[in-house]
Amino acid sequence: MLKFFYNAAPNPMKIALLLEEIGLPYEPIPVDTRKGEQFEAGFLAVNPNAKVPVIVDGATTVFDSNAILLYLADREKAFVPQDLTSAERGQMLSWLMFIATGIGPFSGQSVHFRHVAPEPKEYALNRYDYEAHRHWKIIESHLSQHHYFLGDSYSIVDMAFWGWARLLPYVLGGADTVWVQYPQVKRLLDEISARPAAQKAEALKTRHQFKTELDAEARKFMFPANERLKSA
Ligand SMILES: N[C@@H](CCC(=O)N[C@@H](CS)C(=O)NCC(=O)O)C(=O)O
Repeated sequence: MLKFFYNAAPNPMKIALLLEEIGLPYEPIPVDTRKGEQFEAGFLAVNPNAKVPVIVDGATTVFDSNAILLYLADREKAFVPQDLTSAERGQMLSWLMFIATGIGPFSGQSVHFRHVAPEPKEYALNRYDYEAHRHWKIIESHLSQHHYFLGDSYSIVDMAFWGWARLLPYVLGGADTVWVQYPQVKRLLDEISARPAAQKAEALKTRHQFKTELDAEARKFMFPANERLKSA
């Protein structure tokens, strides 16, 4: 059976959603990143980058969430345009990589500097908040003209979007104002969240217990760069 290494963070949740949409049997394997399980030898053997998600499908291992989405959608011929040179496939690749290389990293850094980094952080927070908004505004504008990312068909791009959109108030701050600024993001988020597959994906994390405290041990595993500051 397909193995799915995960935790409840945005990138693994994209994969949980696709697996549930496809109805593919899978074995969820929790990786508690606050306990450092991403650095255990067995896990590094499937992802040298020490991050979730990863899938192991027989002899094939795939890490990085958007690569996994594309692999599974191509394998199942579902939720992805099939014609490799079609305009839809071009749009799918563009938006999928935009989410992988723009939305994910800038949203992640916005979270870090807004909620975790020590002061002084004004410069860094301003930079990442600005870039996160800039990327989300591009999506807001696109969704004002298209029901889904690819127009009329729900695809893996919408699933990649959903992983991060669920956390937008936390990413950008200001829960009261974010949904006023991003009504199209909210529209698509709500539609996807109401799907049975999304509800099953959200319920997955209740099957395993993950450490919730961001204590000194968790910080050491999550933010290893800080160790260099201690010895500087
Ligand atoms: N580019 C990777 C990023 C994966 C990633 O950052 N995963 C986070 C959870 S969303 C993680 O494993 N963090 C643990 C750590 O950084 O130690 C992807 O899209 O899968």
